[in-house]
Amino acid sequence: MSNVGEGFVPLQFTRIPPEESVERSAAFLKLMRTRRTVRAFSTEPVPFEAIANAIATAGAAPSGANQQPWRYVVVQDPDIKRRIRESAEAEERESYAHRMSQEWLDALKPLGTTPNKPHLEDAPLLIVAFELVYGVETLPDGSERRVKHYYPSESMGISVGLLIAALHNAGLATLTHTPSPMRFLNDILGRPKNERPFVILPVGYPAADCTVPVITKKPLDEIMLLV
Ligand code: IYR
Repeated sequence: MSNVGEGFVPLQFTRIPPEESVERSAAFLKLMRTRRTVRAFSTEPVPFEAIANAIATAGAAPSGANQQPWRYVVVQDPDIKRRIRESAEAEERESYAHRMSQEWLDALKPLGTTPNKPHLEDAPLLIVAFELVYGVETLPDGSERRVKHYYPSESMGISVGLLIAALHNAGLATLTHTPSPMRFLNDILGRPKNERPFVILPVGYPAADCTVPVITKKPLDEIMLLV
C-alpha cells in the first residue's frame, strides 16, 4: 500500500550505470586523496558563494530525527578573528604546558602543532560549527521549552565531514581546529548555551610557503573488512 499523500512523496532517484558508479567513485577518491590539512593560510579572500554552497551542502547531511542540530557561524571580521585567536592561544598555551599528557604531546609531534595559531587571523574566514545539544522552542505564552536532540554529536560529525569535502571540492583549504576548552566561542560570538562549539574551520588558500607533514593514510585492506 502506498503512503503517498500521507506526508510521503515518491523518491526522486537518478539511477546511473554500474560502470559510471565505479568511474565517479574513483574520480571522487582521487580528488579527496589530494585533501591536506593546512596550517599556514594566505590572507587572500575566497569567493563567498562557494562558502555558502559548502555550508548548504553540510546542511544536506542526515541527522538524528532530521533535527539538523547544527549552526555554522562564518567569521570574517578581523577584530572577532583576533579575539578568537587570543582566546584560543591562551587555552592552547595552558594545554600544551599543563593539560596534555606526554603521550598526547608525543602523538602530535609528527604534525608539528604548537600553541601559536596565526591561521585564526590569516585565513580570510573561519567557520565555527556549533552543535545544538538541545533545541529551544518558544511556546505561545512566551515561555521556552527544551526539545531533546537525538545523536547530535554523530550528526555533527557527518555534517562537518560533508562540509570539509565540499570546501575541498571548491578548491579551498581547511584546518580542523579544536582548541580545548572552547566555550569562549559562545561569549565572543554571542551564541546561547544550548550551542556547543564543535570545531573551528579556518578556510582559505594555503600560504605560498605552506608545508605539510609527511604522513600516510591506512591502506584500504586495513580499514575495510569483508565478511
Ligand atoms: N588543540 C591543539 C592540540 C591538537 C590536538 C589534536 I588530537 C590534533 O590532531 C592537533 C592539535 C592544537 O590545535 O594545537
